[in-house]
Amino acid sequence: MQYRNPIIPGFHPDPSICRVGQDYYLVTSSFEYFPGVPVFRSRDLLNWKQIGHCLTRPSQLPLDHAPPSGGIYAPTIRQHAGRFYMVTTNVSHGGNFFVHTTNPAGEWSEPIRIDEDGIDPSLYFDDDAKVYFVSNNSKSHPGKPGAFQCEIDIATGKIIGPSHHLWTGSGGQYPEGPHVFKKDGWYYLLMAEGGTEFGHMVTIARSRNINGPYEPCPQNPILTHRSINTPLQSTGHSDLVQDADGKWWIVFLACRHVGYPKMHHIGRETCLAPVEWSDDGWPIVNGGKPVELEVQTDRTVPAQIPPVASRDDFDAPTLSFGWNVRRNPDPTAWSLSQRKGSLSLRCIPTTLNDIASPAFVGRRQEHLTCSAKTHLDFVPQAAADEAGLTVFMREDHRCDIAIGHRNGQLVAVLRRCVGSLTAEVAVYPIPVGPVVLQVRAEPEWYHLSVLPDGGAAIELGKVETRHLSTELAGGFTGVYFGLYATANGVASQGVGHFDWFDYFPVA
Ligand code: 6LW
Repeated sequence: MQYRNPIIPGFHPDPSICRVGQDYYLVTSSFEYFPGVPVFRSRDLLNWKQIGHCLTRPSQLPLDHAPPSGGIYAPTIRQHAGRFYMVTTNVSHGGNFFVHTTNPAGEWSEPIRIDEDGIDPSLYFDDDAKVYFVSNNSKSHPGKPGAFQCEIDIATGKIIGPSHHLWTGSGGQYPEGPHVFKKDGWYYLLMAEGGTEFGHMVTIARSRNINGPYEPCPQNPILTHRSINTPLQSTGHSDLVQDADGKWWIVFLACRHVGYPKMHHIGRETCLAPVEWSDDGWPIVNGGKPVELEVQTDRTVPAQIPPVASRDDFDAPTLSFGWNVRRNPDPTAWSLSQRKGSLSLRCIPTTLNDIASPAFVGRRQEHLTCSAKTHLDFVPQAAADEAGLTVFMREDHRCDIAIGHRNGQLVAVLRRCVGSLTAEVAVYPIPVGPVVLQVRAEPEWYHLSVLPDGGAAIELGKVETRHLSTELAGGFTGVYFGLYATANGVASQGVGHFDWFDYFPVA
């Protein structure tokens, strides 16, 4: 049988998974986006539904001035004695912490800090009721790389034992993403190495004793696509789960690159592969073969529901889970009640260039080929007011379709930002009245159009997707389609009313 990767497409990196009865729960990194750490649930490992976020309150997720790709790094989700735990690092504000809940679709606790260094923390609940915290650096061994583990009091987060260096990894750069688990009397330590780019890999070591010494798997790395020409690249940062039938699976991140040299723009995506165990107790990922987009397996797998077009009419009193803002929400920036059935974004002084909280509400581009459309009703009030649709990787790598005034004339502008270069590459006069804004994405190009109400599409221009790629822009996130408004530094009464937003996935 076969299934298709990625199982959670678009910017969903650093997956961590746990199973509770029939249900699987999965979380991914969220960096400077809010709410933080999306939570997904599945019954079958292949069809996932977002059920909420772990971090929904600024008190849990301070992001003031967090730079692009600051904020929340790789999370781990675990369940123990009826309670779910999510442990992660806010690299911009406060370091390592965990939150907990009995209902992962509901609210999670306030953060409980853990006074230990490193990123990519994980929790391990041992059979003897001891709880361990593992990360990739330790205050007690500054600068020494590898996995470090200490016992903590899970009620308070207090460290109650020495920090043990478990393993440096197999020699790759950036040993990170450690997860400890137990199977057949062995403690296993799963790691990521090589960096999250093309040299990424998954390695593993084991010990009879939780504090080590850990012996490396002779077959390391157990998963890597370095230096091979497969559609999925950069495979690494993983977590393991055993299904209800006792079979094992690995979730990991991978990228779909386009062009040459290979570049990727829609982020690091969550993928899945089957795992068998060798007679001498080491995991074999996907039969030892690279993981393709279509995975052939002798396991019985359920049908995957193909992606479907979606419309958000903004009729609900709250934004659906797919939407994010940048950094902590500015309550003056947007409203779902100012005009019923619309998302109203106000022309606040903050712009999309600022390391702040602009009037921006966006969703991930999850397919290399797709399109998005929105209906905007906007009457600029101040000379510099604008509202529109942005294809956004980060502040200085994006393209905007902006509706605004130029010399008293309403215009649609195509603005491109590529690093320190910013240009308005099209300024097209349009009649006063609502417009539809459209982005059509192909693997290597974005086509950006405006449709004056009831009229035909006018293509303002096209933009190379690689100008928004991680390889050019840097960082760890992926492209969003964002609705926005701004008065470009001044105060204004202008408001853009977005009546609906359509997303059409193709592949
Ligand atoms: C994450 C690290 C990584 O913390 O990228 O791919 C970092 N692996 O483990 C940011 O996602």
